[in-house]
Formats: sequence, structure tokens, C-alpha cells
Amino acid sequence: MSLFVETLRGKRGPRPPVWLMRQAGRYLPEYRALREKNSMLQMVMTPELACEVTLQPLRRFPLDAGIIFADILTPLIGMGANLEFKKGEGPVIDNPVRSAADVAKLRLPPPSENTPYTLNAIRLVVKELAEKTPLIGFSGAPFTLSCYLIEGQSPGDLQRTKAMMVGDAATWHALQEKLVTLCVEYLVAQVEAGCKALQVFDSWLGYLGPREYAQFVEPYLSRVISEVRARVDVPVVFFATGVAGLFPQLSKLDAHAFGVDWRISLTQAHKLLGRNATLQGNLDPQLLAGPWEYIERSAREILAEGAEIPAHVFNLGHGVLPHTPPENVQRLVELVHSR
Ligand code: 1CP
Repeated sequence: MSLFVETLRGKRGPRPPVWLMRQAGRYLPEYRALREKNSMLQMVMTPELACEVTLQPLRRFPLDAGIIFADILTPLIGMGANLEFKKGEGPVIDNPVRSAADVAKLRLPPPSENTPYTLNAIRLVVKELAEKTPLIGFSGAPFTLSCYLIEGQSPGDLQRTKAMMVGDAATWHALQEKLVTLCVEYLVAQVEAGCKALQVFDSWLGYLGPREYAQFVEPYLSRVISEVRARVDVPVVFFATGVAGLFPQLSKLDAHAFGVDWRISLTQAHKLLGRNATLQGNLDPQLLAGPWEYIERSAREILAEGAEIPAHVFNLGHGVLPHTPPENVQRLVELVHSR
């Protein structure tokens, strides 16, 4: 088993493994070159392109894991969402889900029909990597997927999402049921295609308070993780940002590991979780675009904190930003490896 997978399972290796969220992306000139000729969706939906883009950062840097190139929103297309990535605007869904009738219309095709392109891309990447580097599969969590489906664009202040939650709870719960099935089937299919670990992204969770989390989100999120674990034997990472106030509740999730953003220290996150779990993080991605001396000092401090918790996977607190110099990524990965 790999250092990355072992560490997620709570076993401390000779050094922490390192990978970076959005390690494939616009900060790499070879990504931009392909992106000039293809839309975001073409890249995700063409297995050879998705495979190539997944491998790009792994060719450059000695990363300890890859992550399949896809997006949390692409599985929504097969459910019936008219998803587009618009230049400068980000994702747009022009038929948002606002009513019980809209939820009833959402389809649930099996992953082999819904996202064959991502499953085929995983098979290609796994063949290329030949057991050298584990590949991470991922899904958005039901809550964050709901935010995009309901708002129809980057969620902003979640006005419509929260209005549905508290004003039309029956519709909210019906939507969550469908999204739990989507997430569980999609995650399991990615493992069957060759992924060795899974990450669940709940990027917008930090906008909720503890009571609404408990009532409208937790039952579904905890089912996604425990149902996946009952079906496939790979470690699961749960990632959200701005959720320090929710850590005591998140601790009850059956995840092996938790992503931690830069707003809280690893030490504090461990205390708030109050149980043995691997923590993944947590350099501020904005800093990675700055001077090396500062990056180095911050990374060493994070590594020192990581040495005091049950197990640590080095990562950023959120995704690599497009203006990050690839040179900084190179030096950061080398620094972690030199531990
Ligand atoms: O223009 C481009 O080239 C597209 C930029 C881009 C990329 C590289 C988008 C649009 N998605 C992706 C790939 C992606 N998205 C990966 C690939 C694997 C990797 O290397 O890490 C992953 C894991 C995601 C996950 C994702 N997409 C999340 C969860 C993580 C996070 O950042 O919080 C979210 C919220 C999205 C939605 C999304 N997709 C793309 C954009 C610009 C956005 C966010 C828009 C918003 O603010 O709502």
C-alpha cells in the first residue's frame, strides 16, 4: 500500500505525503495550452484529455497522489442540469431546481451511463500510473451540489438554498435523497474503476450554522460516507472550508481524514475534532504564489504541527490558484519530501 493511503488510514510513515488540490489546472502552461483548444467540459468529457491533464502535474512534481480531472458539477449533467462553464462567470445552470416538480424531474442514471467519460479517464490514468502513484476519486457532497443546482450559479450568499431548506423542507429532503444516491453510486464506481482513495468536497458548508447543519445536512452527508465505506474499502477524506465551528459535529462522520483550511491551525482542528483522524492541509493557497522564504517558513510550521497530530497529509487549505508559479509548487513538494 502507498504512503498516501497508509497515512489516510492513520499510519504515520517516514514523512507526510503531499498532493495539492487543483494540482491540475491553469497555473501549468501545458494545461493552458490544451485549454486554449478545448472547453472545460470537452476536457472532462474526453477521457484521453482528462487523463493527460491528470498526469501533467505528476510528470513535473514527485507528488504522492493524483486526482482525476473532472469537476464536482459534471455528474449533474446526466441528472438533467444544463451546466455550462462561462468565461469569467464560472459554472451556470440555466434550469435551476426550485420546486418539488423540478426535483421529481431529476434523473438518476447509473454511473456507467451518467459519467462514463470520467470512469474511462480513471481507467486510462490507472493504467499509466501502474501502481506507482495512487489516484484519488471525488464527488461534491449533497449540500454543495444542492447549492449549485438551486442557485444556478456560483452560490454567493445561498439565498435561495436556505429559503428552500427552511421554507420547503419536503422539497429539500427529496432533493437530498436523490443526491445521496448520486454521490454513493458515483464514488463507488470510481473505486471500481481503480481509484485508491476518495475525497468528498463540501465547499459551501462553511456558510451554514450548526443547527441547520444538524437538521438539513448531517443525516445525508453521514449516509454518503458510511454507505460508501460499507461497499468499498478505501480511505475517505472529507473536505470543507470555513467550518471550524462545525468540527465538533463533523467529527461524527465516518471519514478517515479531514481537510483543514488555513483559517485554523492543524493543532486546533485536531482538538476540535476530538478524535483520532488524519488531517490534510493547510497552507493558504494565496501564500504559495508569494515569496519562497515565507512559503518555506509556513510549510515548516505546518509540518511541525503535523508531527504532533495522529497523522498528516500535506496539502493546501484550498485549491492551487492560477497565478501560482509552478517553481513554488516544485520547491514545496521537495521540501515536504526532504523531511
Ligand atoms: O477554466 C478552467 O480551466 C476551469 C477551472 C476548473 C478546474 C481546473 C473548474 C471550473 N473545475 C476544475 C477542475 C476541478 N474542480 C477539480 C480537478 C482535480 C484537481 O486537480 O484538483 C476538482 C477536484 C474540482 C472540484 C470543484 N469544482 C469544487 C470543489 C473544490 C473547491 O474548489 O471548493 C468546486 C466548488 C467546483 C466548482 C467549480 N468548477 C470550476 C469553477 C471555477 C468552480 C467554482 C466556481 C464557484 O466559485 O462557484
